[in-house]
Amino acid sequence: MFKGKVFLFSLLIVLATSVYAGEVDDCLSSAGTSCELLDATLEFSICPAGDFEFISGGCGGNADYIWVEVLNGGGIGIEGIPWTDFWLNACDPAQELCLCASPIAADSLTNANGRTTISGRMAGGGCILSGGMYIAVQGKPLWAEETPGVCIDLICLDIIVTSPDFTGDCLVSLADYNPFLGTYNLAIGAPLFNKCFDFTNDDAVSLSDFAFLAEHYNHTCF
Ligand SMILES: [Ca+2]
Ligand SMILES: [Ca+2]
Repeated sequence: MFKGKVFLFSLLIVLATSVYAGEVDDCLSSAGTSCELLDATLEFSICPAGDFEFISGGCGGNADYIWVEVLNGGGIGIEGIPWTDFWLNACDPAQELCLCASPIAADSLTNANGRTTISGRMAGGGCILSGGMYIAVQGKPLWAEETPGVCIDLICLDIIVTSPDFTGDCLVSLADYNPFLGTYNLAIGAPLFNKCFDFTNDDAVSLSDFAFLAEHYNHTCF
């Protein structure tokens, strides 16, 4: 009888511990980009087919990344969170992206400290030039802790995203090509210049940007 009680008590501790260890705390967890160290903005282009550029070249280097540190309510890192449990979208709901089923994948499972990086491609459409992007882990957007125990602001990462799917319906079509023509051959400073179509990040919309759009024409994730 005594042994049975000890076993039951141990089992309860194991169950309680495993649930606690796996629960993402959206306030204690945090995220950022490697570009912040250079005081630069992370810029990359996405396509619904997930075949546009890698995040890794996003601020001039070739090893740029988004980092995430996932902690539980006790401030302990959660290890082993799957590659596909991360989500990235606009902080401003009016700029929400069209995202495909698995928009981004982390480079590895979270390590013993709950950390991982994201430097691959992203599948989706739309355009975000300002306002930043937040990251969600297992469906939970991460919040900044302004004062101890008080989380009131989304962590908005300084990220710019463009896509040949300008309209953000997860299809690259004529509806995206027509507004592209309106800004073609224009550079930054011109009244009708639209940075959303500058896929090459050189502050001009030119033939090289058209080539990107043409290459991804008709791409979708449906
Ligand atoms: Ca579109
Ligand atoms: Ca360009």
